[in-house]
This record gives sequence, structure tokens and C-alpha cells, in this order.
Amino acid sequence: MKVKRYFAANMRSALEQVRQEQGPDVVILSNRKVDGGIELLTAIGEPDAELLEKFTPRIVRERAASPAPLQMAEAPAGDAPVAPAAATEALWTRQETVMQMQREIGAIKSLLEQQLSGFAWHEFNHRSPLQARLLRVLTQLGIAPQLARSLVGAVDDRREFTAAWRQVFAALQARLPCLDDPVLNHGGLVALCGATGVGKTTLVSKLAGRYALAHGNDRVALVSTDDQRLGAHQQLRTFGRLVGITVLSVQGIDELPDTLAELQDRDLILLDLPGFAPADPAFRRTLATLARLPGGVQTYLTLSAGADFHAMERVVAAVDGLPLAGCCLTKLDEAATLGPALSAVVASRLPVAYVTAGQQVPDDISVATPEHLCADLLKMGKASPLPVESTVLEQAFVL
Ligand SMILES: Nc1nc2c(ncn2[C@@H]2O[C@H](COP(=O)(O)OP(=O)(O)OP(=O)(O)O)[C@@H](O)[C@H]2O)c(=O)[nH]1
Ligand SMILES: [Mg+2]
Repeated sequence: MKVKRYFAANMRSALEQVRQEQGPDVVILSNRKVDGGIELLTAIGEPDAELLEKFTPRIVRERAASPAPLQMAEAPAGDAPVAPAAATEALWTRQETVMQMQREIGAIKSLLEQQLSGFAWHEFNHRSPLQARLLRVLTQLGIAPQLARSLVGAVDDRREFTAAWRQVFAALQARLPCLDDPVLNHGGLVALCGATGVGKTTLVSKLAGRYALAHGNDRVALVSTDDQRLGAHQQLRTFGRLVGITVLSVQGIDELPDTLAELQDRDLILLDLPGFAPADPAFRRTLATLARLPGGVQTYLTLSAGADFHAMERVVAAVDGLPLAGCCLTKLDEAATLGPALSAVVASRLPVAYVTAGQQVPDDISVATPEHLCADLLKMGKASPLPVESTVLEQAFVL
């Protein structure tokens, strides 16, 4: 009995391939969707006793021993030879074995992919040395592979390195639009959302403090909607008492309209939201409810620059399609590199409003500009360049 793997763009052509090569007696062990198409595992030939024993599912043996009848793959009685039909059913139902084979095939596949990406990277180095060098520098700065490749892809390989680097740098700046101090300049109803602990409450406090300094304490109010974290309301109330800013709290987002009605005379109302895990459906629900508030709310996504790119990518995916006004980057002082955060910002397509680099309220906040973001990226990259392993570059190249 011979096991073989087939790959095709869709099920129809996969089956056609199998039929042409192996005829009608072939057994399909498994089918699954893989990148770019369908993968089939087939078996053909005389039933192999050892293989059959291996493939015969435990469930069949257990059911044969119990009174429960089994329609699909009844174990053969006595010493009767295994009928091809029974073998076929057994092969179909032997999930554990098939899964083991799939795992092994997967391991071989990723080994092959690794080797191929190694070849591809060496080929690329040889063919486009300038682009390869630029890709290496961007990777050292922590720029995510997809963004690095798209920035480098636009460079003419005949350029001299410094000119090419300037082009890449300018292209990165152009992909980081920023907002000109929207909260201080326009006031309104503003909310900060994001994952837990990224610095939302600290940032709303900084924004409230700055607004109070510029326009007066009585022009601004804070509303704590965080009924998740113990002491969250209290934390904001204590801050409000210290600096003389009104702080109200609600027990749920549904109470907001009544509370906001009490604050109609304020030019700026800041909402402190609870932190959410990106996969939590309450995250999107809360933002959708906020978007329906009368008068509209400007919601900013808060990203901690200290988080890794994949964590930020998940948050960005979770807010996809929601009407956000922009984003803010926090904890720049804690981050070793700004590359992952800037890559997440580009992926989010959200303009950046503010950045924070310290815990001091209200001082440690500044208005974001593309020039400052890119200058910080370089400064941090020079201070602690990321080690660039060749496998990282090879993988970046194939992504
Ligand atoms: N180093 C540094 N720490 C910060 C910064 N911003 C906030 N923090 C600290 O990060 C911690 C969490 O800040 P919070 O503002 O409570 O974070 P949060 O997003 O409101 O947290 P949850 O409400 O629990 O989701 C606090 O210790 C802050 O002082 C920053 O820019 N730099
Ligand atoms: Mg908070």
C-alpha cells in the first residue's frame, strides 16, 4: 500500500490529478486547505496487514467490542479477510494516524521552505545587493518584514546607498501621517481604547491636565467607564481632586448618555475605557456603542511601543473597520526599538496623535510628527540595533 500527497489549486483539479495518476481504486486519506490550494493524501495498492492494523481506528475496535452497532467500519468477524470496503472506511476514520502524517508532512514542508528561502535570500543578495542591504538596515531597526519589503521594493537598484536610504526613509515618513494636537485644538468627546495596561488612564490624565492648563479646569471633565479593573474609578477621582478637574464615573457604557448630559457645558470630555484583550468581542461591541453616541466621539487606539509587533498586529486587526480617529503611542521610554510600533501604525492606517515617554502627568506627552517618529526610530536603532540573524532575513524575504 503506497501513500502519496497531492497538491492543487482546488478540490476539482486535485481529484482530477489523483484520478489520472492512480485510477478509481485510490483511497483518499485526508484533504485539507493549505496556502494556495488543497492538499490530498491518498493510498493505493493491496491492503497491507501491518498498515491496516496501524490505520484501524481505536474507535472501531472499541465499538466492535461493545453492543453499539457501527455502520461505517464494522470490524471483520473471525478470521475473514479484510474487505477492501472495510479497509477504506477504516482509513477514512483513522483521524489520529492521519493527523500524525499531516504533522510529519508539515514538518518536511517547513524544512523545505526554510531551505528554499535561504536559497532565495542568497539569490536576492546577489541580484539586488542594494535592496538587500536596505532590508538588513530596516530589519535592524525593527521594521516588520512586510513593510520593509514594500519600502525597499520601490528603490532603483542602480542608486548609490545614501540616496537610496534617504528615499526609503522619506517613504516611511510619508506612511506615518500625524494629527496636529487634535484634543487641545478641537476639544469634543474623546475616548482612548486599547489593550490592558498600555497607559490609557495615564494618557487621558495627561490630556486633561494639558487642556486644563491651556483653557481652565472648568472647561474639561473626565469620565471613568472602567468598571473592570479594581480601583480604576478611584484612581481617576483622586487625580481629579488633586488637579481640580471634575471626574464622573459610570458602571457601564449604557449609562454614558445621562452622564454626558450633565457635562454639556464642557469643551472637552475625556472617556477612560477599560482595557481589552484583542480577541474579546466586548472590545468591538464597546467601540461600536461609542460610535453611536449622539454628537460623535473621537476614539484613539492606544498602542504601547514596548509591545512586540505581533501583539500590536492583533490589536490593529481587532479594530479593523471601526471608525477610529487615530492612534497614540505610549511608553517610548521603555521600548528598545520603535520599529515594531511604527510598523503596526502603518498597518493600522491610523494617523498618530500623541506619543508618551514617561509616567509624569501631564508633562510626559508630545504631539506626534512624522519627522520626530522617524528621528526616534533612528536614535533608538543606533543605541541598540537589533541583532539580525540570517534566518530572520531569509524569512523576511519569503514573507
Ligand atoms: N514608562 C512609562 N510608563 C507609562 C507610560 N504611560 C503609562 N505608564 C505606566 O504604565 C502603567 C499602566 O498605566 P495605565 O494608564 O494604568 O494603563 P491602562 O491602559 O489604563 O491600564 P488598564 O486600565 O488596566 O487597561 C502605569 O504604571 C503607568 O504609570 C509611559 O509613557 N512610560
Ligand atoms: Mg486604565
